[in-house]
Amino acid sequence: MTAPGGHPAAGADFVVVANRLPVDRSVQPDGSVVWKRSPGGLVTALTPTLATRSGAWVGWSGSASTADDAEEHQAPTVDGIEIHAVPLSEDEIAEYYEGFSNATLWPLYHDLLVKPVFRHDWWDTYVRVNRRFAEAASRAAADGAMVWVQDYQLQLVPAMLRELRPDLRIGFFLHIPFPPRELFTQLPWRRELVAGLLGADLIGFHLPGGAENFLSVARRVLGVDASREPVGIRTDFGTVAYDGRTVQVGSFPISIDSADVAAQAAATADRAARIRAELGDPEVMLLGVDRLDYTKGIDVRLAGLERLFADGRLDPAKTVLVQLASPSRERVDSYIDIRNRIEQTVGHINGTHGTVDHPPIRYLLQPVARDELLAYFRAADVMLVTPLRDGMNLVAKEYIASRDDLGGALVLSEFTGAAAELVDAYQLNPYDDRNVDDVIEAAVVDPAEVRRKRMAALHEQVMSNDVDQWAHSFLHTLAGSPADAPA
Ligand code: GDG
Repeated sequence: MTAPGGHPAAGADFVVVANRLPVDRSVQPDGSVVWKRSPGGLVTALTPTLATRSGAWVGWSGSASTADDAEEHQAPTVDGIEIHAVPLSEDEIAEYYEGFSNATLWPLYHDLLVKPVFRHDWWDTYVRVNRRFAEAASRAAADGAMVWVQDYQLQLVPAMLRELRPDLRIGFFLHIPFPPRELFTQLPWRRELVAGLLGADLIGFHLPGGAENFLSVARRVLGVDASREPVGIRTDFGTVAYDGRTVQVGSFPISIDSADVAAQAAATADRAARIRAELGDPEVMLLGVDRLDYTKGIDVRLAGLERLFADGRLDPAKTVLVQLASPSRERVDSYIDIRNRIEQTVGHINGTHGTVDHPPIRYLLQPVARDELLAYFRAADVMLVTPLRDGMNLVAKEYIASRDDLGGALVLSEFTGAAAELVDAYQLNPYDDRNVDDVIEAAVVDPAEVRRKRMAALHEQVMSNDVDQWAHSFLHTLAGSPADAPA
């Protein structure tokens, strides 16, 4: 219950606010509602903290709400985490999620790979939905609690929440790139978004470059005093003096539950061998695993492979590329376009370079079970991760963690956040077709010792930097960030 002053009588000490809940809601044949954990990196990383500190999670269930079921969405507890579902109507999903989040912000923050759509009605819905998330967080949080807001869908929540609950310690983490000032300032609502983020005590990005872009934007857009002076325990930090407070800005590269991925993948060896047999025991098995998104560069790797076949540098009779694509944002126009382009190219390559019993590209447009995915990682000779822009890219880290046999090779775009840490990968510039071809070919034909040495260094890197450290490092910094004080 919320007291008149806005403070709950009880509540959680640690609250995560994210677009999606870590649970799926399903209605049983008898009409009862059941919530089941949906495994994901973020929830795995935060589960210990959520459990030890009386944790709550505020988010959307993933399906449209009607006025009737709003009541059922109230606070069940799943595995010790209090769940606060934020209802969204069909129209809100279209305007806040598919519209402003994924047709405005997503392309703007990913280098304008497609043209962002700027619509004032979508913005109004984004503001309204962000306020609903902030109000839900305010109801969930205990006095003085720590609240961690996640990602681009919720950039206004920090300031809205601070206004409701100045007693809270608020962190924000952006999972996608933060664009250069010249791009960000196209946004008609640039001031509001920057002010929204500056409601936090700590704003985190994957890379120092994101933090620098944000500091530059804050300086320009709000005219605030943003410095890159090192403060606190890290040297790659900046601070912004805003509204009588000091906001810390820094970089925290996310990772995966490395030990868990390694252990689970090691158990899939039999399935991995069967996968290769089912593919006709190709000499070379290449693999791509992505949400079907225009940022991921699925088209880049297909074009590279087609050139390598056409030039006789790879033999299509002895090569298979398995491309696993999970459907994503299927009602957004640019996602329909990229899907059509990819499917046309796959058909073209198989039609031109395949035989009836051996099409070189095997393409699935369906989500694959986790175990099966790890077996594919274990089976592949070369993993192709070729985004045009990507905040981090966890698939690259999962592939490496799953190769404790030190087999395989990783081809990795320089335009992923992961490239900063995974320096021993076969890195390429996805905008340079000759480089794409040369690097893919090298990853295939390099001597086994060279590939193995690179994989050993990568494996070491990923095993010793996991998602637990990421969460600890962010939350430790947030807990120690300067208290509200005149700047
Ligand atoms: C955003 C940023 C950043 C994919 N297909 C299947 C499946 N997956 C899993 C992967 C991986 C996750 O989904 C995808 O994570 P990524 O990091 O690769 O990409 P985004 O979804 O774009 O994530 C990104 C991330 O946030 C975290 O901050 O790294 O840059 O864009 O875990 O394994 N899992 C299963 N079946 C599939 O078919 N089970």
